Amino acid sequence: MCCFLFLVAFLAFFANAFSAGVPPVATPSANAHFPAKVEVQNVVVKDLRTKILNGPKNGAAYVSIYNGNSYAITLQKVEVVPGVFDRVELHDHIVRIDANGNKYMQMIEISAMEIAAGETLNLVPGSRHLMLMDIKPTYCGEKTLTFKFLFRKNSGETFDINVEVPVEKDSQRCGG
Ligand SMILES: [Cu+2]
Repeated sequence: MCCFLFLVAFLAFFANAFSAGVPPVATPSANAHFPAKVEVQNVVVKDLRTKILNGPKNGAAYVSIYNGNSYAITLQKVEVVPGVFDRVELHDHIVRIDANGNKYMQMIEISAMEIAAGETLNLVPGSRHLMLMDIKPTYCGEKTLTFKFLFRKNSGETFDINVEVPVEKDSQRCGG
């Protein structure tokens, strides 16, 4: 019995010795640092993602914002730091009709986005979205961007929610 235990301890020692220099198998995902959602004052901001293509001078961002309060809130403004965009605009798509009677979609800037009590505002391609105006060359030099969402309650009180996203270093725009 004593020798069996000794053998087990001996083998365990060797197993440890051999695995000591081996890096852990489970490596955290590249985006592990970025929370899937951020909740402040019963408002949940999640799935923030940017679309920065190689060529266009503007980019876009999409996100989902849930208002868990019993009152409406208004998304008034979005800012990004560091200042790699000239500004962020709130945009919507509207249907226009040209001189020949053909329908087409046009993007327009809107001043705010209201989110009713218990509702979710989904910013998605082809609908309402955030427009990242005038992408600066410094964009690719950053590791992360912080989006600052500024809200106003009907009472007039304001609050903001900050959400971090990675800069897509492997994108074509950044030479990846
Ligand atoms: Cu737009």
